[in-house]
Amino acid sequence: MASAEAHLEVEALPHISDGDTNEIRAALEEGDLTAAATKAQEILANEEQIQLHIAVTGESGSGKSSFINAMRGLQDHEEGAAETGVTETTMECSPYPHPQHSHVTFWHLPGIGTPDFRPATYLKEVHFDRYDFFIIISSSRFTYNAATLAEAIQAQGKHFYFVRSKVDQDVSNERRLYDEEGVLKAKGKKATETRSQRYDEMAVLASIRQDCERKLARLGIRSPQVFLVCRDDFSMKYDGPRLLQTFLDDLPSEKKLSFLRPLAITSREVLRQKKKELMKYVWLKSLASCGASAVPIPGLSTAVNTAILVTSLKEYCWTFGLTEESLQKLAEQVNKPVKELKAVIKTPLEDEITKDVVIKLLTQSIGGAEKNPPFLLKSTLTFLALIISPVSAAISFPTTFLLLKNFLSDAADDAERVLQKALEGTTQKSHLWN
Ligand SMILES: Nc1nc2c(ncn2[C@@H]2O[C@H](COP(=O)(O)OP(=O)(O)O)[C@@H](O)[C@H]2O)c(=O)[nH]1
Ligand SMILES: [Mg+2]
Repeated sequence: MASAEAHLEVEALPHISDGDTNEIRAALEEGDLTAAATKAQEILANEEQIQLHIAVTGESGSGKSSFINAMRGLQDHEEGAAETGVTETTMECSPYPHPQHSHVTFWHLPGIGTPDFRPATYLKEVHFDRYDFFIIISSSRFTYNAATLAEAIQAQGKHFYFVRSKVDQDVSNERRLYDEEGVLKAKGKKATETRSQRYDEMAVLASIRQDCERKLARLGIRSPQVFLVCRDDFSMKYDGPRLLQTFLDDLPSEKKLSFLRPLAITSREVLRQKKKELMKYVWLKSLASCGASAVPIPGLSTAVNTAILVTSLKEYCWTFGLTEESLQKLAEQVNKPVKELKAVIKTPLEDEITKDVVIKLLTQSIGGAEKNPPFLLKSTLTFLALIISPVSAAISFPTTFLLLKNFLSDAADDAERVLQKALEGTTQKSHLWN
């Protein structure tokens, strides 16, 4: 069993400016919990406003609109989806905010296929400064225009990613050359360096990847990296999961949570990252809930702002897909009754979280908080250590801290069980859980 101290530890802290840190510290040193909590609320509100703008470029017909729809979890025919299969005629940039999380916007940039294409002019016209990073899509080999654009983006200090779309077509074209047993069909046709006698999908993918990377290297890109994707099951198949992970690794720490929030949980890694980022904010939320508008809870030796806690628990459920709507959608995707998925969930769903649920959870946490008084909140993080002594006067902080931390962990465990259940008996399982 974990030690008492471990229960109250946080793994890391969110990105907070020195100014904000000093303000909270000063307020706590003066014993002004209200001022510290107000500042915590302000930091949290600002975090929710962080915008992420992702530019998607490439030649006309390369799959930009389809990629944007896939990233937004929409089918091409669904309302609000980017129109696919249309010829681009203008230099317009079209914004596509995420349907449930409008702070993340994907931008469909104009095509880069024209002969008079000039990277510097193009980047100026599409408002280069607006974007956090660029995705350059091609459905075949990357062209000179794509390579020069990438160089111009890099020269101006931003990340770009080469994405090779429509890989499903390549795979099915190649598969057609083999019989049902996976043996090369054509009589007398010999296996070559890129085509083996027995069908091997990994080898097919590696060959496409290498071909694209070689071509880009010849066009002057140093150590190019190409991600193979297909619009269907984008985040689960081919290089989709690796691409999402790479975006995440490259994003500055203050933007990671904004990117992660709307991301569908398609792997244990996404789940782990969501939990990790949310965990960083637990202490700020606890502090915020003990502030000015905290009211005593009848029958409990604590005063908290239950509205903040209700919102936080709902946010955890929503981020982990523990809502009626998400579960319904997942059930349809994997063709299983939603009841089966719900059966493995132990925490309340987003729609069920009310003030009463929070009070019940507070009652459970209070025992733990009393056994683990705040001075036990040992952390190597000096900043957190600083807030302990003034807050130790109140039981509220450790109580809400425990409540949020435990609920977050439980919701993450539920999400893992749901995903496991959803994938039970499907072929995607081995791919996802490696
Ligand atoms: N099979 C397959 N077709 C795709 C994929 N991505 C796009 N397409 C098709 O390619 C065509 C052009 O795609 P679109 O997204 O409109 O490209 P855009 O002009 O770059 O925005 C459309 O008919 C899409 O349905 C994919 O991953 N697989
Ligand atoms: Mg388009």
